[in-house]
Amino acid sequence: MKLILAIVSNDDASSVSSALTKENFSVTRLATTGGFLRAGNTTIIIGTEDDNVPKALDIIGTECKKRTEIVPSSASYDIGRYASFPIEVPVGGATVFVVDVEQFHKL
Ligand code: 2BA
Repeated sequence: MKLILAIVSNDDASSVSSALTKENFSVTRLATTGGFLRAGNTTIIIGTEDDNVPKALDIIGTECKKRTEIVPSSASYDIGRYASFPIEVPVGGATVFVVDVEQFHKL
């Protein structure tokens, strides 16, 4: 048995956990915080048989595809005056650890 720990953006957390649940994976979601950006993200825990790991990774990869989004930004161009312009920022992606499970109990 394996434990998959997938750190995903909060924006992708619902769709990835729904897609995993639909395929009969048991999923736990934890609200977590990245150490570098100190921004909220979501860690999804999945306990599953070894054979199912590729399928889970496939679903996570599909739902958390790296992409860019246009967000509004502003920059000062004169004293006291600001211009607002859209910028492209990278979003999505997943950081995934797959670890061996020594024992699994439901007590
Ligand atoms: P990613 O590498 O895609 O990592 C996204 C989030 O995944 C991280 O959030 C962290 O919560 C988790 N994570 C990634 N690698 C991990 C690991 N080896 N162990 C445990 N958790 C891990 P943040 O820490 O807020 O990082 C956000 C993004 O900032 C990272 O995206 C990376 O592009 C960049 N970054 C992180 N640490 C960096 C550093 N020391 N120097 C430069 N850039 C860094």
